[in-house]
Amino acid sequence: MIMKFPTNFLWGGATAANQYEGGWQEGGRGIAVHDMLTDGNQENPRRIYCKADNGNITSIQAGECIPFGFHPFIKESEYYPSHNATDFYHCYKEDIKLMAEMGFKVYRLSISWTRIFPHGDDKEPNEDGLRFYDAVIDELKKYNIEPLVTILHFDMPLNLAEKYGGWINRKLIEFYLNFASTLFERWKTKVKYWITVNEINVLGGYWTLGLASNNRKTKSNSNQGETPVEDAGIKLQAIHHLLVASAKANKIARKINPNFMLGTMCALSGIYPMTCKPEDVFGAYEFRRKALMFSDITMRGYYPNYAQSIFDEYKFTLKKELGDDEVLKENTSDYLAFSYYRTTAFDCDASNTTTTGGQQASPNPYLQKTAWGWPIDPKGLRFVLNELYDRYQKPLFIVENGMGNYDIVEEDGAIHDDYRIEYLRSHIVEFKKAVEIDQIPLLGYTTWGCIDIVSAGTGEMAKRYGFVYVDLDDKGNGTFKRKKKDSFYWYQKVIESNGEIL
Ligand code: P53
Repeated sequence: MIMKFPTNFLWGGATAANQYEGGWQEGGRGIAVHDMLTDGNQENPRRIYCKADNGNITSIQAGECIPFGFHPFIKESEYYPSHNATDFYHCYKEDIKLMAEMGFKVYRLSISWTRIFPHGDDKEPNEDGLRFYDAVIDELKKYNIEPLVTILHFDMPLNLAEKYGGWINRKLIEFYLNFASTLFERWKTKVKYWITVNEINVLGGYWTLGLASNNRKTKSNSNQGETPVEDAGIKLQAIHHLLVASAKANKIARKINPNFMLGTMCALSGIYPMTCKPEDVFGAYEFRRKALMFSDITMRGYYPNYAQSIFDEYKFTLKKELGDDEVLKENTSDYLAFSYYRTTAFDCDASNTTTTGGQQASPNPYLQKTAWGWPIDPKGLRFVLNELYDRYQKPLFIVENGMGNYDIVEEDGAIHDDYRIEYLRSHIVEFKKAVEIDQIPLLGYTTWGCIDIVSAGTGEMAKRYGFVYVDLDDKGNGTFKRKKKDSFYWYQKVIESNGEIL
């Protein structure tokens, strides 16, 4: 039987609390590591300032580990974009109304861990924080918008990083489960779709995983380049704990409501061989497995055969505890959620390769790039959808896709973002082919940063993804006023016609 494009397809948008919510000290919220992360731009990376007991000060970049013995602090002269972000905390009613006006069927949000557990290791949740999200979820329900909840999206309670060393410590599993089960219980009748962890395959450092190390030799930005061998080991061990935590969360969730749809999310923008040279072809394949390894674990339930070769490259020995294998095996995910922005090219002769989906080291001459150098490749999305469905035979969900770009507000207030419309249109054309021609079950599509938010990679406002413009600049000046872009009206028609009118 030929599968048609589903009438219940989940069209919508996505955001993350650390980039959108703000209200950083309201409602009893505790401090997260990302509150220590400055702004930045393409030339100047975001920084975390840290101080040792002897008064020495240094700074690390997003993706790096903090040096042992150093502690982050807020430097008065710096700007910290997460503190207000684009103020969803106060504007959620207005914003959800705008989402409803576009016809959203789903909205992907993340929960700020420190709003619920201010220190991460608190016994009892902060009722004020829960009430904020109760209100958000009820507002969504009012418009029949399905909430898709990411439990953990680049969110590290400062106390858990400082006191326990972050995810390298197995205690974090327990704290995470306390957090996750609080949410499952609270919204068991209201939320069906969950993502346990965002981009679990991204080798984060202090910012996302709370990790410390003494390796300061090499530039280590997981989003933009290779991670030093010593740090990679710490990161892989920390991610093992996250994988176990995610599997255990699935187990708890299924007891609370067997109808939940549980996913774990991976960054799976694609990678091609630069040429047909066998070294490029196999090199690209091996490189891709550094990302697929993690979805293999969450979808199939075990570390794949080739994991050892990756560990060897990083001179890393995985420490598992009794029961870990069983937990991973018995609690795989129901669907695979992934982000897709671009493709990169693997060139075996290039000295500087890149993480899968990271910025490209070797230019692909066939693709145009965004102003931030991200190659635009709609067909790559169809490729990746096929790659992932061939591999797992489970439903897929595109939970991030979109074009970060400069937007210009005309004198009459209009924002003509035809470049964004073109980007999204061409990607929708390709995922529709994946559904209608390749017969892949795709649950939905949530475009990234549907209302403008702070860029995770660069910390600037200038890199905008939204259908709705937020009046705020890179240093936090602005009125926070919302304005509809041309893409707002375009997406509204796309959803209304269930993808027929593009
Ligand atoms: P920005 C790259 C860098 C940082 C985070 O990125 C990333 C990626 C892409 O793989 O992952 C996701 O804001 C992430 C979002 C982020 C989005 O990509 O740097 O889940 O939080 O905002 C886009 O343009």
